[in-house]
Order: sequence, then C-alpha cells, then structure tokens
Amino acid sequence: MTLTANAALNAWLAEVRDLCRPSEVYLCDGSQQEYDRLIAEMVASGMATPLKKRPGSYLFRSDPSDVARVENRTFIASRRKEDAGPTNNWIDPDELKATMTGLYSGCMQGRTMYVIPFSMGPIGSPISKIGVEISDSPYVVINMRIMTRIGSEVLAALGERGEFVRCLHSVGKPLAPGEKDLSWPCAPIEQKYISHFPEERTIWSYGSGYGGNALLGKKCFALRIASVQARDEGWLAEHMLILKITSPEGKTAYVCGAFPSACGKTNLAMLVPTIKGWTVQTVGDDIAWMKFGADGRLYAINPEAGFFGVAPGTSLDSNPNAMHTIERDTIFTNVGLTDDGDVWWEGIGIPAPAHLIDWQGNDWTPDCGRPAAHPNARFTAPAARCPVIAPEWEDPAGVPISAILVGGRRPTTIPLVNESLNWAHGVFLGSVMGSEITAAAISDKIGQVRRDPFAMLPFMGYHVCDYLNHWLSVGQKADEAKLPRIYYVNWFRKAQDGRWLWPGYGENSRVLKWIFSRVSGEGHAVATPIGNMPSPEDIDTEGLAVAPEDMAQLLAVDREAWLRELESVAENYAEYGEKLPARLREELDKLQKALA
Ligand code: SAT
Ligand code: MN
Repeated sequence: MTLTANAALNAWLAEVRDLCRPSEVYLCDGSQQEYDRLIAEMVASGMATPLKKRPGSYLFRSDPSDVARVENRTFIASRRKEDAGPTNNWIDPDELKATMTGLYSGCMQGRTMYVIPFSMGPIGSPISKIGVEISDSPYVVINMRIMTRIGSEVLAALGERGEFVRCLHSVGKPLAPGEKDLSWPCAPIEQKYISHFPEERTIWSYGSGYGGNALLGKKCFALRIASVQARDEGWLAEHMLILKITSPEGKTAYVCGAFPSACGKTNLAMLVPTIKGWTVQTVGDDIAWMKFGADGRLYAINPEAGFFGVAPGTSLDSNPNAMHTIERDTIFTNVGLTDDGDVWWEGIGIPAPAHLIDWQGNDWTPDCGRPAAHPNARFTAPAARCPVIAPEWEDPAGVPISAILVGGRRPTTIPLVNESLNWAHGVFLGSVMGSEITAAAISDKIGQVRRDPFAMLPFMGYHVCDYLNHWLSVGQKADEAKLPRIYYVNWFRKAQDGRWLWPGYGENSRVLKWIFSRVSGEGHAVATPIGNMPSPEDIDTEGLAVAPEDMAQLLAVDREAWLRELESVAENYAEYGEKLPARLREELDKLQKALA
C-alpha cells in the first residue's frame, strides 16, 4: 500500500487490511467536507440525529451495553508482569495478541477501514506526538477530528520516517453481504479488549465504540502509552486540567490540577471567579503533558483539541462556559432528545419537558422513573469554541506551570487547602489523594477512601511504584525553586450534620487567589505538621456566605483523623508492594511522628 509517504505506516496499513479485510480503505484528510460527508452518511443510516435547536450538532445513542470505559477489560500487556504492577490488568503480550488477532480476523468485513493520522498537541510542537488510528467507525473519525488534530497536515509533519503510535480499533461487528448495520455496532463485553503494549507503543482496541475505549488518542495514548514515553524521556504525562489565572493587576499564573472523576475538573478549568477583578481562562480540562523548558521550568501543553465532557449536571449555574461551548458544532452521545429538537439531561438547570426521547430511544416522561440521559452521557466540542479559552492554549512551547493541585472528594479530614513543604512532600500528597466511596458505589466500602495517585490509577501504563518514583526523580533532576508547588485541595468537606462546609464552584477562586499569592512569593501561611496552610484571614472571604466557625473547621488540622488517615495510607502502600519508593515511606513516618 502506498497511501502515504511513510513506508513503516504503509506496511502497517497493509498488514491490518489483510487481517481485518475491510471492503475499502480510506485515508482521512481532516477537511470540513470530509466531516460533513461522514455526518451526512450517518444521518442517512439513522445513526445520527441532527439537532434542530443547535447548529452543526448531532445526537448519537450507543448500545445500552457500551456506555463507558471498561476498566476490567483494559490491559497493560508489558513483557514482564511486574512492569504492569499491582494496579493494572496484565496479560502476556503474545497470548493477548494471539487472542485479539483471532478477533480482528475479518472483523471489518462490509465496512470501511478509516485511517486517521492525528497529532496530540499542536502540530509541530516539540512536546507533541503523532499517532495513527485505524478504525472501522465513522463516529470515531468525527470525534477524533474534534478531540485531536487530524489529517493531511499531520501526515506532512510525520514525513517519510517519522515515528507514530499505532492505534488499532474495531467495533468488532463484521457485516455479512447485504446485512443491515446496527445504529451502534459493538461486541459483547467478554469480547471487548482495550489493550496496551507499552514497549511497542501500540494500542489494540476491540469491541467498543465509546469514549476512551475507542477515541484512542485520549486515555490510551495521551495517558497510558505517553506515561511510559514520559518516564523514558524524563517528562510527565498527567491526568490534569490546565488553567490560567489573572489578577486584577494583570499578573498571570498557570495551574495544573489532578482530580479523580466526578470532582468537577471541567468545571474548575472553566471557573467563573466570584472575587472581583480576577479571571480564569482554560488551557485544558483533562490531560497535561509537561516538559522542562530551557529556563528549567516545567511547561505544559494540552495534547487535546476538544472537550469530551459529562453532560448530566452541566448547567448555566455549574458551568456556564461549558454550556456556551456546546451551543453549536457539538456531538452529543446518550442524552435525551426533546420534541423540538434540543438536548436535555438531569441537572441541565431547566425543567424537564412533558415528553422526550430518552438515551435508549424510548418515550420518556418526568414520572417514568428512569433517567432521560445516561449518567455518563457526553458532549464532544471543540476547545476553540470555549468562550474563556486562553489565547495561548495552542502555544507550541506550552505554558509555564506555577502550581499543581491534587485532591478528591473528602467529606472529612482533608482541609480546604494545604501547601506541600517541598517536591517530595508534594509527591507524597499526590500519592495519597483519592475520593471517599459513597453509597453510589460499592456498598461494603462506604466511608473508605479509594486512593488514586495523581488521579492516574486507571491510566498508568506501568507499575504504580515506578510511576511515583518517576515523579520523585523529576524533582531530583530539577532546580527545586523553579518547580511548581504542589497543593492538596478539598472542595468537598461536610459538617457533622451532612451539609457542605464549602460552596465550591466559582468560590474556589478564593483558594486559587491564595495559591496565586503564595507562588508570587507574597502570600502568608502557617506551618503545620501536614504542610503550609492559610489562616482564615489569608483567604479572601468578602461576600462569601461561610460562617467563621465553618472557615475555621475547613482550615483546621484534625490530628486524630489524620493519624487514622495515615494508617489507611500505610495499608494502601502495602498493597503497592516492595517497590514503593523509600522516600514516600519516610514522608509517611515523618508525618506520623509530627502528628503524634
Ligand atoms: O471515556 S473517557 O475515558 O474519554 C472519559 C473518562 O472516562 O474520563
Ligand atoms: Mn479524565
């Protein structure tokens, strides 16, 4: 095959074509005409529904079994099992390839094999990387065009000898001659595989058409494979938002933030400050790639070009900027469809209509007892449409990071904000972050904390201990004074009676303001055993409806609770095994002594 100028790519395309046996092969150029044509084909086949109320926007409904990432079908197939570590599913790569080669054999019959050259990060940036996704799903092509940069320009940047990550994807539903296609083809759960071969920088995904299972540039490449590349090359590929904050005096700082799912990362990235004169702008809402610049500082790019956000709960109250982003040119998946051709979901902030079509295509009324939108319903929208996108969001050099936030949902123990004492202490805080398990999840673990180091638990492409060690070594090699400071934040504290102590959302700007003052070398802090903390007067509370007692509780160090916390951390560290970096155990011991 001589589809491209890159011989290695051509050879791989021929190999996949011979294995998957599509009826045709199509190389995506990334143009608007191509996008429009694919959408028109999907509208004609009934897979996509145009939304009368939103220009350039379409609704898709997935198969009810194919609605989210499948972590128990996600594999890190490193050569040695110990390199995947205790937190990943491992299968021997030869065995996994044999199984999947069987599944891939003839899997694209009756379908088009789309070839999608894509760049994670601005094309040509020294921080960016190129991938090529082969997929038999036109839905994947149109989503990849929003979420990444695709097409001819990428091939030009790849050149004759450029390296690329091989991303193979099939929905796993070949069509017999004359067979009518389903509106959302996919394979049964036991045939789904989301596989990573980290040493070969290769991804093989089979059987799912949804989100992170199928849009392989996102979690599979930009986190799982890139985390291995980052380890080998001395940089960081992280599950972090990137925001820009500007003071009333026009001074700016860039902040990254790692939070597990359901902690409002997209909301924080697009936050509307409640304090006068301050602005927040968005660089990214999900992934940050950070490399050292010539000046010794860490610079971050957002490797993505769009937002793949959770729709339910998004409203003009919770995230007005997201609501404006999705007014047009957006793909919606698994939301409700109103009779006048608009979308609706739980928590959209407008009353439910008397009738709509739910995410499964059935009639829905407010009293029917079922949600209209799937809880993991999504919007796919271009980042450029965001009204507060930072003008430099595509700067190939990236933006210099001054602070890294880590945090989760913790009703108790963890204060509103706590500044690490140094890099290693910050890595310790990142290693113990996580969210409390609520009634919505596994019931016998309510109240326990699911630790999720740097929100990367499902996204590390290698051993968790090697990952934490990499974080430590990044700090050892750098000039500590130039590194971002790490802050442990918690917007989710509750009082004994169950009410929220902190209002969150736009009010989080008050905490950002304190962090801004600290990284500018001006802000005041009190030294405590757990780190440097603001005293209540250090937080701007003008116009804030939080009682002084509540503020005091939000900023207190609860010694008893922290000692219990550290016991649970020790148990968690034991699960990570003997490779745990000694430095982290030292940090734990030090803290235990300081609190006792
Ligand atoms: O499905 S995605 O992985 O893209 C989104 C998510 O799980 O956060
Ligand atoms: Mn995410």
